[in-house]
Amino acid sequence: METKTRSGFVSIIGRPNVGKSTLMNKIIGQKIAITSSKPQTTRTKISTVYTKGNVQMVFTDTPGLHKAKNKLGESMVSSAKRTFNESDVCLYLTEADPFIGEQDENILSLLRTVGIPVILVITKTDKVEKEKVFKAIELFSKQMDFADVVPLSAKNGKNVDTLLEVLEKYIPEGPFYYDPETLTDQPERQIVSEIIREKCLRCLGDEIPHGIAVVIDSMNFTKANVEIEASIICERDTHKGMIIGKGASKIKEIGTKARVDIEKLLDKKANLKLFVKTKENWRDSEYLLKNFGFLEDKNE
Ligand SMILES: Nc1nc2c(ncn2[C@@H]2O[C@H](COP(=O)(O)OP(=O)(O)OP(=O)(O)O)[C@@H](O)[C@H]2O)c(=O)[nH]1
Ligand SMILES: [Mg+2]
Repeated sequence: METKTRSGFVSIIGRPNVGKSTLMNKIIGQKIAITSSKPQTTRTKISTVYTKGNVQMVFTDTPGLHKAKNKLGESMVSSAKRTFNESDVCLYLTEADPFIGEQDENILSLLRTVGIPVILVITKTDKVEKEKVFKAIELFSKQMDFADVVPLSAKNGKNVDTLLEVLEKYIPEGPFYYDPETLTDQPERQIVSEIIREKCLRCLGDEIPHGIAVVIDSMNFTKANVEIEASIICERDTHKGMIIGKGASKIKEIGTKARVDIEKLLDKKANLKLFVKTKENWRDSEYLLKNFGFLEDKNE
């Protein structure tokens, strides 16, 4: 007898830094979305495909919802909000907070209107006492009717399987959207530029990374190698100096760390050449945002 396939879209929503990208990577078992301890790491929506047996779920990781301070921020927030239109179910991620802050108040008022099942996911349970998790569930459950509640840790993997089992209930019958082998719809170039940006986020002080964009100037494959030239764009010449570092030590560190991940991703030896350029106020320039690929999906 033929088994019917089921497939659907799952959006991952929450304020910055709650662990959205980490959870998505954990589910598919590969690092597609970059992560860091700094808020506003993810800038565009990123889809990955999880296929098991006759069920396929397309996860969409979104930029953390926050009060936008520039055009880049606005495009990040609207990209996250648009994701609902194409989802069958939504995962709302929050940490086991003892109170509900302004950012979550805003997200909750948006979620009350979306008209699709919303699952409350309490993240980072490895960091807190169980009692705190229960209290957070009680607090957040008073805010709206969640279809389900799952506390989990993407770090140690606890309860991630439970989340996948719970999610299956909300995935409608239908043909697969992607070949079962597919992991993501992100082009390799995009993932490579994000890997470089992640290393900038992780190697540089707090202030600089938010003003950084990474552009791949060229990427050429030979049989055994991949040759990549990329530019790190920053907003000030003083930042440029810090990114390069004393005796070019910082940029070397960023390049070495990025190369390791790029080689893992592409399964090839990589030669990576990095350049640093200054473009003042690019985060508020419609032209440059478009150029760097941030406004692409505005009319989707
Ligand atoms: N202890 C612990 N830390 C976690 C867990 N999940 C994520 N983190 C950490 O939390 C930080 C933020 O994780 P991200 O996945 O980048 O968060 P995000 O929600 O995608 O953030 P934005 O893209 O900025 O909205 C990183 O330092 C992660 O390592 C977890 O389950 N446990
Ligand atoms: Mg993220």
